[in-house]
Amino acid sequence: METVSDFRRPSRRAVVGGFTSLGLLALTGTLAACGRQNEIQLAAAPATSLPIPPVADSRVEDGIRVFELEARTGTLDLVPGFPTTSAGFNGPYLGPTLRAERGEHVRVKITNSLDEVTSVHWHGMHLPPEMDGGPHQPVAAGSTWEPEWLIDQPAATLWYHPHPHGETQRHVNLGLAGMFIVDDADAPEGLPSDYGVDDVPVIVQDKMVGDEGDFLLDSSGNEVGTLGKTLLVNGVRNAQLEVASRRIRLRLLNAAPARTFNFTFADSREFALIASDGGLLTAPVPLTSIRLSPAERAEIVVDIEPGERVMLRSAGVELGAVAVPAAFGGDDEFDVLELRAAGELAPSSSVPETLASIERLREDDAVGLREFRLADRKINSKDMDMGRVDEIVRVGTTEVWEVRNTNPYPHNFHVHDVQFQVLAIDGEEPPPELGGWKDTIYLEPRRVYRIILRFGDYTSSSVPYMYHCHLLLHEDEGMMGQFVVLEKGEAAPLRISMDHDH
Ligand SMILES: [Cu+2]
Repeated sequence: METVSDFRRPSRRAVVGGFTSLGLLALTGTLAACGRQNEIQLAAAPATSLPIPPVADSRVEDGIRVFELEARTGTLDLVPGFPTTSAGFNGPYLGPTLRAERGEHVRVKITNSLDEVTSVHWHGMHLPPEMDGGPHQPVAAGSTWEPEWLIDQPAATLWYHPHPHGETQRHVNLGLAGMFIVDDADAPEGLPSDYGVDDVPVIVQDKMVGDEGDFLLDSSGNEVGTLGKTLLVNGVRNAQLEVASRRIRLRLLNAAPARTFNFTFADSREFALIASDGGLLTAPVPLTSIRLSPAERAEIVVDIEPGERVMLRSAGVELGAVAVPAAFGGDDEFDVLELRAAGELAPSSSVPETLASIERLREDDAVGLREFRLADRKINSKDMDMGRVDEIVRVGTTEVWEVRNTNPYPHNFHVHDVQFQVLAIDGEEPPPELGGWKDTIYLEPRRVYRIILRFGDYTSSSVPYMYHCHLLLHEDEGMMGQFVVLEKGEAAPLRISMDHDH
């Protein structure tokens, strides 16, 4: 049996703890003590074929594509004899891939079979605020919610996850998350697009697994939240993927609560970045690594040689001017997904030189500048207040937002409803990997991120959209604000009524 350890940390930081009752378990190697957490280092796992989340069934009713999702609990088998309590959509962990085409109307019938309130947010989706699935659209235990909207954005790898205020980290950590792939007839020919074969969802999460099998959340006071030693890809450890063609497209999603990954191949080979959060870039960007903070996505295409094996890894990550990089996972390394090529590979088209046309939003068109300072668990010195309107935006306008992280540890910034463009970082042009549509951006400490956003289509004076840090501990602890999009001249609400919450 071939085994690969899924976690490496420089030995100076390894802590060898004593076995207690765990000695009875089939655990080997280091049992790294983690204070009160009792996180365990699992024994190396046998190589496991990467599970591919199924494409969700749908039916078309009166011109609307209808999906069904049921949030439910389940168990996983990670620690022998100790089932891990988990949750998922339509299964014990994660959820099916929703897939719809630009121009389609979709409806998702969501049944909450958990014993507590949750919600389902469509991360990266442009849609009315009532359908957004944020904290103002709770789904009570035992009830059903049926949001409906028009898919009107370019092809992209989006995702869905709960967003109940204060509980998002716990719900996502249990496994409530899935991909939502938007297709678009304008996408170019020639990209690998055989789902699960040469176009593969890769949902990456680190987990703290406790000595009784359960997923833990770090309560030790680590500023960024939960950084686990166990890596799951599409819900399994030590994942491998059989490759049968010369090129493969990986849709990378960082669905971790706190960790920023730095994806790279073991042999440092070049790959083509073809898409960021909101869709295809104008042209492929050759890279040897890509940093993704929680909730960010990247689509990459990599060339494969017949018969080879190559490991997609997460290497040590440059977090910027953080105080103690090692404390925030900067030194941690993981094996993520081993690609195992067949002896003979089917030919693949080369990656098109032009992928998409992206209209550049122009600073000259912007009507306003807003500043957002992220510090501790606040944005602009304010804790999240579900009733407060923090920002008022007028529909049809373009705005520039200046966002900065004033802490010496990681934050990121996610805006609902819109995809934005990065104008500048500290006054400099952003790197090419940040040249396309984004909905979430990592914030290195003490740098100024200047982004430009255009707010179209949807208005509501009673239901806001969110902006927040997507490190889920921070979000849950209040690092979130609310904006409403109003018609020109429409009066702003003094408070957001909670009457629509039930
Ligand atoms: Cu944060």
